Amino acid sequence: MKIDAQPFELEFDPATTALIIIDMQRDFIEPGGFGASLGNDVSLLQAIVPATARLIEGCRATGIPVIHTRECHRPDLSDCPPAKRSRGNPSLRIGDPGPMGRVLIAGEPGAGIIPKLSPLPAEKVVDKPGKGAFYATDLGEHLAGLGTRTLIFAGVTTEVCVQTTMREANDRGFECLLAEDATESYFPEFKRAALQMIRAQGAIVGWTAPVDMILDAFAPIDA
Ligand code: C5J
Repeated sequence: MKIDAQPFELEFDPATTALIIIDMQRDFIEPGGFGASLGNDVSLLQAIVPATARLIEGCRATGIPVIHTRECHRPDLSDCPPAKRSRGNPSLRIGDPGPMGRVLIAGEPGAGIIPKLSPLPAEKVVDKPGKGAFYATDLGEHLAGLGTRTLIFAGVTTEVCVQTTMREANDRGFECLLAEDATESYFPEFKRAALQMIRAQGAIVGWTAPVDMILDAFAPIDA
């Protein structure tokens, strides 16, 4: 199959493609969560939920595996580098009691994926301590087991966990496509710049395309 992506056409085989939804967690997206407590406008991130849901449904219907990630840490913080926890001067730190339980701790309500994008029981959920989903996880082994060659990405935030994971994936030899309207940042100018960086220099990190274009590629008119 082909998709008229940017910066040029991307050819992919749905049989060797997987969708990775990055960190669509309550603490980043819902009002009253960790992201909001840092002063971010979470409505920007909420706006991508319908397009992300359509992308997930389209992939499920096409038989493309859907993988979900959550940025979170063990309750004893043994996988949270002190440098990550102490960086800056936030009113709430990772592991502190927050509006939705302990901030970014596995199993706490805020670390969960928003109900509208809930993983199906059979879908892989990767808990990751870093920004990139390959670091200190079994994602690489899981994708090798699936025989995946192309990765479609969605989720938040574009310039942090999404872009980091795309770069990790690109270095591991995957073709990476980012769904433009199923990713968002608290800073719109960072999203714009991240999309440009990904596509620059002949898709140096990967491709981008809107959700509808991706879904159309799954269901060609003459199919
Ligand atoms: C993610 C972050 N998921 N911005 N985390 O991008 O800290």
